[in-house]
Amino acid sequence: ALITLILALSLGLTLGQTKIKSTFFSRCEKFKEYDCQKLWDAFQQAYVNKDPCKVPVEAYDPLIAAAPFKHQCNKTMFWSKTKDVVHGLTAKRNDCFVTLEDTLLGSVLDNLTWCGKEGSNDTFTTGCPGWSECVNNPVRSFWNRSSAAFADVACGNVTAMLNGSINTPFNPTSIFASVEVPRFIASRVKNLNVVMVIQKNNISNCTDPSLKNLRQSIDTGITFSCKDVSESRIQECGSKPEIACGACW
Ligand code: C8R
Repeated sequence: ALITLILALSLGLTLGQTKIKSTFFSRCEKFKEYDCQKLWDAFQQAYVNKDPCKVPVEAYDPLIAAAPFKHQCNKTMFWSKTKDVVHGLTAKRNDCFVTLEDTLLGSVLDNLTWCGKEGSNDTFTTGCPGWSECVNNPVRSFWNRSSAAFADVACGNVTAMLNGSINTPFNPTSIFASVEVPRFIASRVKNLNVVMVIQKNNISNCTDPSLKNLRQSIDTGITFSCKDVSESRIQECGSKPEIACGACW
């Protein structure tokens, strides 16, 4: 019985590891100009053989350096609690908007969970710390690090989609508020255009007090705007390529 258990556990581990590695490679290979093996090695060194609660954001510096983000002036799209709406749009309108998930690193690691363990060179996909279990966990540190790098290259007209169906659309604890917004500097970012996604049962909009905090926290010199836009209007922009990017809402 013990042998069976050991076999089952090691098979489970091998499968989990094979699966994340193959997902990483198959997603990576869609981006032709990168060496996926080199990126996988840079990715692994961030967390392998480490306590999964002791992976700081800097652990991903070599990975970011190996796949730097390109400037996408006037197309950068940020979001907070609107992931599905945003990606529903960018999947069809990458001529207008680019999110972190449309870049190599963001797309390769989207919706994945991973961690290492002290004394092992393996990648685990189960039993990893949850988002809030400890701050320095491998997944959270990755999104913090890559979001910072993505915000660093934003320029020109920048858009952010926030959620009008929650109490605090601009939440200080979000990555958008705590990592990205503080990195917008007026010499690069000209306008921050917030699109407030309005669904049938919305409870907030551009008049929400949290938006005043956003307006006040951005660098002076960056022009701020906020527009309430229905979810259906955003979907329409996605389904009609003839709508000009600037006329989506
Ligand atoms: N960003 C952050 N988190 C991301 C992400 C991303 O691009 N992509 C994924 N899959 N995730 P939220 P937020 C996962 O609370 O905190 C960038 C992470 O596992 O709705 O404000 C992006 O550029 C994490 O648990 O939003 C965007 O502008 C949640 O999604 C902000 O940061 C975070 O989703 C969004 O971060």
